[in-house]
Amino acid sequence: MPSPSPLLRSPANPILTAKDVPFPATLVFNAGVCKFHGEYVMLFRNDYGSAETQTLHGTNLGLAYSKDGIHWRVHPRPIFDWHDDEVIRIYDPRLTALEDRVYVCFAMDTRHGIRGGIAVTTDFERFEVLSLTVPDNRNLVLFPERIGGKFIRLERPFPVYGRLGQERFDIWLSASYDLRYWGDSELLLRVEDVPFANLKIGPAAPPIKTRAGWLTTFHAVDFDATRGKNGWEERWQKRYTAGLMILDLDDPRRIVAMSRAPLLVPEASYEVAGGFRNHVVFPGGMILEDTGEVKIYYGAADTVECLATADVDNLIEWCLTNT
Ligand code: BMA
Repeated sequence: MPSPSPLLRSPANPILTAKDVPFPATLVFNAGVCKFHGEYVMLFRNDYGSAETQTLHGTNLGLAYSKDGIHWRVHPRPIFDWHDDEVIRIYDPRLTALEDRVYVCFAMDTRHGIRGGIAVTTDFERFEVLSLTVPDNRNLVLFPERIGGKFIRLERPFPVYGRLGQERFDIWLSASYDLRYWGDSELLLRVEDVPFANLKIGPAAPPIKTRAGWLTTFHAVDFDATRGKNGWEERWQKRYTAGLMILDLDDPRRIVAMSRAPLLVPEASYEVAGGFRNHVVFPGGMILEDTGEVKIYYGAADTVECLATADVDNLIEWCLTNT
């Protein structure tokens, strides 16, 4: 039997909701978070519309700052908005502070497929887009350091045709010398290796560096055809949990350990009820504090943003012993 997850939900949960946002907002979730110049910075996804009539009109990204990682001041306007004839929306931002810049990995729905992008900013006003994948790919996360001179990212292509029309998707790793041109792509974690996924997996928050290796979360999806209405939609038969793995510090293509039990399973009221899609937890930010505390930020029920914490040594120990 695996030991219980060492992760504890914050008593302040949910830490950010639509009510905290000073512009039209309905679902506030799947945020990226990093520490930059002594403050916590969050970019969150906002799907706006009407919760009363359960309709959505679009998606934008909001910005928030915090001194303690729990209480947030939301910038008055959405930022990094991108839609045109081709681009429908960008969403699910992931932040990596690296060499005094912040890199934003994002998903982008276009009229010709779903792409993953990487942009860079230093002020959260101007964003320079460095690269966009071909479709279909998303869930890009960038490591917070170069490894062997190269930038490294995890990503989740979704080869429907090559996987016989099923959502059997895996986690891949690619490298780059300049963040524009990516290659050396390799399969990292296969969905069939994750006991708590029967559908697909993908990266979650960008990794943190620890003595045991790169500690990183991933999302895992299980499907059950008997599930019915579980949110706004007529049927929502998926459940999203979060897993944990450790990658080798010098060669992150090597998995040191992967917990065979999920790190986080939807259980709290704000994860299982009253949301757009209940039973979804989706980590997007992970911060290692000097005290050894790890903060994991996650979207809950595709509706609100939450926080859970654990001691880094307990996370490592738990991952190594349940592997
Ligand atoms: C995925 C993405 C996420 C979302 C999840 C659950 O495919 O769209 O943004 O949180 O589904 O709906």
